[in-house]
Amino acid sequence: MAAAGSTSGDFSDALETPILDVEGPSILHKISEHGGYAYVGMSALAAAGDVRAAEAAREMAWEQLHSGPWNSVLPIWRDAYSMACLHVARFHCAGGEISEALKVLDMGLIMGGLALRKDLESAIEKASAMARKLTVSEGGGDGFAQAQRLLVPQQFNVAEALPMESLSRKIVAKRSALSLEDFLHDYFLSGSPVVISDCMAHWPARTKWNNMDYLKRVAGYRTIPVEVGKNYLCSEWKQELITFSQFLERIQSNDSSSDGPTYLAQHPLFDQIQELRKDILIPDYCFSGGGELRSLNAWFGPAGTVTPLHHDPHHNILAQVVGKKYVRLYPASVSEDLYPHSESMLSNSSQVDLDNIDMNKFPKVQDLEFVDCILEEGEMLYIPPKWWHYVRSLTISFSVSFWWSDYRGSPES
Ligand SMILES: O=C(O)CCC(=O)C(=O)O
Repeated sequence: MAAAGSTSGDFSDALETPILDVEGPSILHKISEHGGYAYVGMSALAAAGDVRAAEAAREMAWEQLHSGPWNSVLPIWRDAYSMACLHVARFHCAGGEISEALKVLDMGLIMGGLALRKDLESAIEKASAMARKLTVSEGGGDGFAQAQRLLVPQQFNVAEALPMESLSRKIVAKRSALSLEDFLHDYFLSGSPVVISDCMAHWPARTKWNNMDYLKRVAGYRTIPVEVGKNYLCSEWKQELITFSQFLERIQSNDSSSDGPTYLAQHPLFDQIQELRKDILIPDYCFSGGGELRSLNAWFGPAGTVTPLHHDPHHNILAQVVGKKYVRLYPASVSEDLYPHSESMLSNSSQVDLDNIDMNKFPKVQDLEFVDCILEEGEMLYIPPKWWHYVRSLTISFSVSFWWSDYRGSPES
C-alpha cells in the first residue's frame, strides 16, 4: 500500500467534532477541578490553532494515563486524552498527513474515554476513506484488480510440534450444523465442549479475511496493539502498537525472530474497525442461557502462537475464520491438579507449560483426562465457563471469540 504520508488533497474541513464542540467546556471544567490547569491551558491554545500546544496537551494526558495502575486512572483523563487526540489529528488532517491522523485517532480509541468516542469514530471513517482514495490515486490499486494474495495457501503445512500425547486421548465431539435446541440440550446444559462445523459459511469474513489486499484496504493504516513473545506468562513478553499493514507484513514474512511471534490477541478489534465487524455474525448459540454478550475479541497471528493453559468465567464460542488451531481442554473439576498461579492477576492461568512439562514440579498433570481437537477453518468450538484451555495456531490463523454470560451472570474468574 502506498503511503498516504502527505497529499495535496483538501482534507482541512474533514474532521468535524460535534460532540467535542458541545461537551468540550464541561470536560475541561472537570479536568481543572482535578488540578489539570496546565492541560486546560494547552487545550485552549490547541483549539485556537496552536499545533505544539495540542501535542503538549496530548503528552500531559498520556502521562496521566500512565501515572499508576490502569483502574486507578481518573476517567476524565481518558476523555482528556481523546480530546487532545482529536486536536492533534485535526492538525495532521489540515496538513494532509492522513496516516498520521489515523494513528492518533486510533490511539484515542484504544486509550481514551467514552465521551468523545463517536467523534473519533466518524473522524476515522472519513480519514480512512481519504487514505483509500489516495492509495488508489497513487497507484496502489484497490486490491481487487489484481490476483488475490492469500494469507493462508490452500495446502496447509502443519509442521508445528504439539504438546505430548496430543490427539491420543478423547477428541472433542464434532457436530455438523448443530441446531440450537441440540446445542442447548446436548452441550450447553451439561457444560460440555463441542466443535460445530458447517455453521459459518455465510459470514463475509470466510471469503474476505484470507485476502491480504482486502485486509490492507480496510485496515492497513489502523493502529493495533499486539503481543510479542512466546506467551503472556514469559518475562520477555511485551506489547507494541503497530499498524495493521506492518502486522500483516510480519506474519507473512514468518519472521518470529528472536523476540517470538507477534500476536493480535484478545483485542476488541471489531469495536475499533467497523468494516471488519460487518464481516462477522453473532452465532445464535451465544443467546443460550438468557444472559448477555460480554465481548467479541480477535485472535490473529502467524503459525506457532500459544495461548497458555487458562480458564475464563464466560461461555465462549471460538470461531475459526482463517487457518487452523490445536486446542486442548481440561474440565474445571481438575483445576487444583493444574497448579494455578497463586497471584490473583494470574490465578486463572496454570503454572504448567504444556509444551515443556516439568514432571518433578507438576507430577499430577500427567494422568489428567483431557479432550483436544484440531479446530479447522470454518468451525466453531464451544468452551464452557471455567474449562481450562490451551491453544496453539498451526498456520497463520484468524479467530474470533464470543464470550457471553447466562442469566445468572458470570462468576468472577
Ligand atoms: O485462540 C487463542 O489463542 C486463545 C483463545 C482463547 O483463549 C479464548 O477464546 O478464550
